[in-house]
Amino acid sequence: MSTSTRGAVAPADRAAPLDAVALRRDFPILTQEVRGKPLIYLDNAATSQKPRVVIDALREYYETTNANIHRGIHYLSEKGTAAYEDARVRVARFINAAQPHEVIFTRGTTDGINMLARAWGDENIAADDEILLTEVEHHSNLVPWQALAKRRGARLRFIPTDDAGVIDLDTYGGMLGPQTKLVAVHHVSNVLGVIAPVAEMARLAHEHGAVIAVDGAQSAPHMPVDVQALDVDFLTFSGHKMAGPTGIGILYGKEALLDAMEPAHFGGSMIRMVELESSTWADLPDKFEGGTPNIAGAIGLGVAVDYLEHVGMDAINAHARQLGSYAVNVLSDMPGVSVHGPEADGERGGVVSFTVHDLHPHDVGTVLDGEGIAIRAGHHCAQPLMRKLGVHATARASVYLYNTTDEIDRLVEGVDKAQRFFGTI
Ligand code: 7TS
Repeated sequence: MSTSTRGAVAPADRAAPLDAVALRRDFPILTQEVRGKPLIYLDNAATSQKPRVVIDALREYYETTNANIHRGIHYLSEKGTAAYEDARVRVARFINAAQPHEVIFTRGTTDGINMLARAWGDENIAADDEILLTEVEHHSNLVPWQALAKRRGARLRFIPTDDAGVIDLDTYGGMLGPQTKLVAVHHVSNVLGVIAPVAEMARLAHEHGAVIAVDGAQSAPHMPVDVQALDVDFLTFSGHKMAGPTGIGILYGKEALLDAMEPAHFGGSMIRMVELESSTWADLPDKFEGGTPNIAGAIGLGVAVDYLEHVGMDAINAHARQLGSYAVNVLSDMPGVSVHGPEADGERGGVVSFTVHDLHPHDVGTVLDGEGIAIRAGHHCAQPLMRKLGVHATARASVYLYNTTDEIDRLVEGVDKAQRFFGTI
């Protein structure tokens, strides 16, 4: 894939379609039956399934390489260190970071945002400064900023969106001012599937001297994300949502910002020199990776991004958009079903939240589970958004590269079955 085509969102029609039926065979878990029915996994926004190459890489690492890294003067340690650093290079290429050391391994999106709130926030946010967010944020991109604002006496302000989660850019532009120090925003909503205009938001933030931190938990897995083209200052995402292992994620930051930051975790591996009363810090990226990292997880994530690039991020993006739009259309056509978020073919990805009138989303989820269909029901760690939408919870189907339109049709049949079972239609 050439880096020049890796804009924020590739036009869906440019990519060759992917063959989801063939790709499914790469995912061993998908061959099983659940409750006597073939598994239909539509809970990918929570976590994705893992291809065999990733599972094999984890096993191979423990069978052939396991040792602590960056310290041992022995063969296995050097081999492990090389594989870990190679994974960093692969992730840097995947998001088009200018330098591999701008890629910090974390435990996941939540960990990355918390690191940022401590390491960048405590140094750069002062009393009466403003942090701009939206009501659409996952709790992981809200609660750490609430805690920071409380520590520093700063203010949180919320950029208005409509009920589909579409950001009003004019209002956003008007909210930016000398007091704005940070814009912390989702790239793709985990509830509404809506894609935020982060390139434009970054441009406007920078015009006012503010920093922009993007929560890429739902974008990095599904669309080409080019941190240089978007010109975002920070980007966080999770390996487990993008065919990689759990317990590994990424905090990307521009070199100058990371260099100026204090570490977030103190201990082994992140120091240059330790005296009894004080210490100095290692260079990037080690400064932010205190303690023994998730070595196997990082290597597994490196294999996962290779796998995704091999399939093609443009194709994955087009597939998610096509299936997401298909799901919006067929669910909206059902009596008593309301779909939240942008319309089909709008600025949306493959996350589709819906409510079924007179049915609790958990009841819908339970009936679907009986059909072997995995969705998520609940508030999706977005309680303020639920309040804005006027619901307690939604049902949510979210797709990945191995899902098919046939599976969406089965979802519709399952929802219909739930409505009949509870006598609401
Ligand atoms: N931000 C967004 C937009 C998310 O969707 C999630 C996880 C996170 C942050 C946190 O990621 P983590 O890997 O650190 O947990 N979202 C979901 C979800 O929608 N259902 O389960 C987890």
